[in-house]
Amino acid sequence: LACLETLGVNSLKQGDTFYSVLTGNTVALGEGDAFTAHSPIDGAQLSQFNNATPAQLDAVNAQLQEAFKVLRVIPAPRRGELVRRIGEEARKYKTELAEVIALEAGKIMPEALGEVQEWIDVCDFAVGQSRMLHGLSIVSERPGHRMMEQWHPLGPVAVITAFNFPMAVWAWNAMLGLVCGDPILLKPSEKAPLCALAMYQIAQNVIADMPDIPKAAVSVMIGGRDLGEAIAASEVFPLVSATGSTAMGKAVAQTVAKRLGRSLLELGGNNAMIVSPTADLDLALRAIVFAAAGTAGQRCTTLRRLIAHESVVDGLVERVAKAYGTLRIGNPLEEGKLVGPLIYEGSFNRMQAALEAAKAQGGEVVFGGERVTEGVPAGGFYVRPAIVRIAHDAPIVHEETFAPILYVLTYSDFEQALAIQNEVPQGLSSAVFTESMREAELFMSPAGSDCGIANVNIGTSGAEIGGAFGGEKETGGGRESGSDAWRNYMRRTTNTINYGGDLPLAQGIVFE
Ligand code: UN1
Repeated sequence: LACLETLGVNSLKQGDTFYSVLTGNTVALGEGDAFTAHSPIDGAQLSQFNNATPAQLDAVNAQLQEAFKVLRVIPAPRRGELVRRIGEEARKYKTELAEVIALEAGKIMPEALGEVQEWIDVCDFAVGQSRMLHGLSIVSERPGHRMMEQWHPLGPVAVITAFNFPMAVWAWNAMLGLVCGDPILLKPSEKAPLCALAMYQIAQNVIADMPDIPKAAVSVMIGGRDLGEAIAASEVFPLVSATGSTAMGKAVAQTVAKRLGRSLLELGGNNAMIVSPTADLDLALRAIVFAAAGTAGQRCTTLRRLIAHESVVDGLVERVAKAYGTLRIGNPLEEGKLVGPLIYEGSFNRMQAALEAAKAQGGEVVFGGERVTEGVPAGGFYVRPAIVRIAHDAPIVHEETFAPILYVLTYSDFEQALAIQNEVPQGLSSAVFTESMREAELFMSPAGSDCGIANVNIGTSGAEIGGAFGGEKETGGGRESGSDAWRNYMRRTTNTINYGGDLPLAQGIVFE
């Protein structure tokens, strides 16, 4: 594959087997079971790896700890320079990087390019942040004293990612973590290991020209669940950032909590959009189609529940179904395609099971849901995005199925719509379409959406990197990427300095 050749990924192997342990200083094959990764486009084998084992983690951890000692005292703007150059390198190879995403994750090229753009954008953001890692200066209650806080590098950070945003989610964590002075160990999804190697290679190209930067600052280990568990349990990582299912996140969080480490979680979403009777329905329609069917329904932020007012619901469903009928489904590498494949057969089976459950729970599939086999590469699992009319409290509606199923729910008054929006266990993204200032403000107010993301007149997906990304409840509570998410990757010290000649105690205590 030309993109892997250009990116230098093809040299990261021995025989036909790619390395699973890469720390810049050393590369090694995994010592565990062999596995192959396949393209969702046509099921063809893309790569072959051996799982890295928990035993191999020890050697990597030693390198990460050494790297931390060096990185933490390199001035932050110099670490920003590292990230600036990584961003330049990603710009240079944007197309090739997007091709690797398309091959492994099955994204259409415009979306794959958009994902690389998120990486580039977060580099720019992090470079600026590298000169703004500042704390407060605080007045002291004691004469001749002052107080301040400093933010210091935290330590090696482990980043566990999912297949659906194999580059952007690592970049949010790694680009900020690096300017904060933390070496980053990535454990990618085993469905997208070549993306991890491509990012590693881009970063190592840059580090090769910056001899002061420890190479292990950007490291990768490719392995299975046992490796993830060993990482979560390891004291070496004061922070474990994990993106994926709620079940995975709960397991990671419990293991990390046992040693009182920190976890940064971005887990399931069950994102809803309320469409009010005042809404601009043309805008709403476009937002619904991109958010619900885009990326074949495989974003954490995918629109899964449409909560439409009873006066507009029938017309809206008709228009969404009509738009769905025009979606060009097929090989994501072909120009003009809008919906690529599901990641693998298991996702297809889960989608079919969810549709069966919906029917059993009184739902009606009004459009799509079936496998598409005409005009698409054989061996891939392509589906027509589904629209299901169903009651808001049917149990299946409260589950996240990682596939393009849009549940359409109906409401009569706005308070009820808000209650429906908030009644699921997940709390990632949400949106309202309304021209009513009162509804919009209420939706964003403390009595409104309980999600981490609450949008007005735009869809639930496609967030910009400048905002804090993440959500509440079963979504895990983490915030990544923009705003002040950098603080996750640092530790705060509070310093009290006595420049007087006396030793007054706080709270006026006399101790003599
Ligand atoms: C994810 O699906 O895990 O907001 C991340 C979005 C993208 C990121 C999604 N910027 O849809």
